[in-house]
Amino acid sequence: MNYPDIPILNQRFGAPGRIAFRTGEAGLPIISLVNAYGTCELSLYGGQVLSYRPTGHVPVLFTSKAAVYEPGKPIRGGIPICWPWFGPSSDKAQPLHGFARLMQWGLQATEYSSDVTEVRLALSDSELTRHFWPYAFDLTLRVWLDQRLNLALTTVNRDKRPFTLTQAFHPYFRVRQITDTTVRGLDQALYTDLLTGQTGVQQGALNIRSETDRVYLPTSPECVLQDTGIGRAIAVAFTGTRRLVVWNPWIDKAHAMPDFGDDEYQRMLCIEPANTAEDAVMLEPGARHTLSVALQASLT
Ligand code: TA6
Repeated sequence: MNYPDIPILNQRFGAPGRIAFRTGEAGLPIISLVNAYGTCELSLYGGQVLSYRPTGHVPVLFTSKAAVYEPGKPIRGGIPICWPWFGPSSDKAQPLHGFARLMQWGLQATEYSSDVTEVRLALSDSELTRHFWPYAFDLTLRVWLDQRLNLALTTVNRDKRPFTLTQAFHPYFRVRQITDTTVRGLDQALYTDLLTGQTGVQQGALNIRSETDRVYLPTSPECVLQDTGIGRAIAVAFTGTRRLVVWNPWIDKAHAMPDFGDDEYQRMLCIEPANTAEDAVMLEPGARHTLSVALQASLT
C-alpha cells in the first residue's frame, strides 16, 4: 500500500505543537492531535484512533501488544470503525465488522483553535469497496479533541438505491484490572446475551467475571466505566443509536486470538455504541446518518 508523503502532509495539514504527521508501525501514517486537554493519535489506515491520553491521566485506550499493523488486517485496539456492517457478514468470505477499518482513508481537513484540535478523514466508494459492498457512498470521520475525545461518523448514500447499514465505534478501553472495573448507567437496561441468545434486565452496575458479549438498550445514551484500579471514571456518551455492546473475550477467546495476549483480557473492556441489526440504518439516496461518541475521563 503506498502511503501519502509525511512531509507534504505536515506542510499542508500540520500545525506546530498541535497537529503532526509521522510514520508509525509498519510505515502507517499517523496523525497526532495535541492541545492543553490532552493528546490523541489516529491511523489513516482504518481511520482508527489508536491512542487517547487526557492531560494528567494514564492512557484511556488499550492496544494489544500483539496487534498487527498489516494492510488488510484490523488493528487490535484503539477505536476500530465497524462499517458498513457490524459483526459477521451473511457472506462468510467478507471481513468481520465490515471493510472501513481495512481501508486507507483520505485526509479531508484539519483545524484548531485555543480549545479544540480536529481532523476530518474521508472514505468513498471505489472499485475495492464495491468488491465488498455494491453501493456508492461518502463516509466522513470527524475526530476532535477538547475536554473530551469526540468522534462522529457520517454516512451519505450517494447511490441511486437505498441501502441499509449496521455500524459501531468499537473502543477498547484500558483498565488496570478487569475485576476492579464496573460499568454504571446500565441499570434496568434490557440486554441480549450474544453468547446464549438469552435476554435479561441489568440489575445495578455491570461487573465482568467471565466472557461477556451483550447488546444493551440503555435507558439513557451514556454510561460510565468505573476503574477503581486506576481511580478513574470514563464517561461514554453517544448519539445515532440506542444500543451499546459490551465485550470482554475472557480467557479462552483471548487464547484463541493471535493478535491478542493471553492475559490481556484483564486489562481491557469494549463498550461500543452500535447500530446493531435491531437498530440498523436504512438510507434513501441522498440521505445521511451520523453515529457519534464522546469520551471524558475524570479522576475519582
Ligand atoms: O465486540 C463485539 C464483537 O462482535 C465480539 O463478538 C467479538 O467478535 C469482537 O467484536 C471482535 O472484535 P474485533 O476487534 O476482534 O473485530
